[in-house]
Amino acid sequence: MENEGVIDTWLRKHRLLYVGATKHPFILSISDGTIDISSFKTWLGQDYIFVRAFVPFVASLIVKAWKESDDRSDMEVILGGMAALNDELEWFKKEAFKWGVQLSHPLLPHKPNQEYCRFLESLMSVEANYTVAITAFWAIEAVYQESFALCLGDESRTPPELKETCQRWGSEAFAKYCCSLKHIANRRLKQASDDELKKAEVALLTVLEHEVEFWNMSRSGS
Ligand code: HMH
Repeated sequence: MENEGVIDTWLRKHRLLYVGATKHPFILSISDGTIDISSFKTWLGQDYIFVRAFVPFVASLIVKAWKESDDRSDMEVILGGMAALNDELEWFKKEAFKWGVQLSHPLLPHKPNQEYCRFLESLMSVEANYTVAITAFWAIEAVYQESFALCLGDESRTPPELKETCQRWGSEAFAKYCCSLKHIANRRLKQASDDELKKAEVALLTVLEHEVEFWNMSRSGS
């Protein structure tokens, strides 16, 4: 256990919530092929809104890494994530067109999405701590990575038309990127004050709760 990072310690401590976010009924319904396509369309439109809010959050992390990080490679890892988001927004538009989902008016964020975006905004402020924000960033990416990787497993029955979506976040490349983020977060947490540690753990739990609510919203369509 000596070499275990802070994050794995927290994941063990909060196992149930983590499993709740990464093996949610919405994801299970993709992987067993029973998904209701209207749920998928709700998710698609809402996630496009979320990713648009995610871009300035990642931009704020680049600023924090540039100002505060003791390791130059942090900024490069985060910049790589930012570049992928550029691609991702285009992918959302293409995918929405394919499914006949309208991304312009009158697409509005549902309440759980609004609340999640508000949380992101709180982490974007200049006062928000880098260690806390990078921990949240890792968690946000890791939930999607683990969730969608499940839909690509040998036993999954993911509908072929949803495979590309699962590949976006479930790929080996995305897993590697999440690993780099986890590395950064663990390195910062190792040197963090008690106050920072407490805040980072709360941020991790808050992300997991928002992720569960986001899946719930997609599933119920509201
Ligand atoms: C809600 N969480 C949500 N949307 C995403 N696109 C990600 C995480 C991963 O980027």
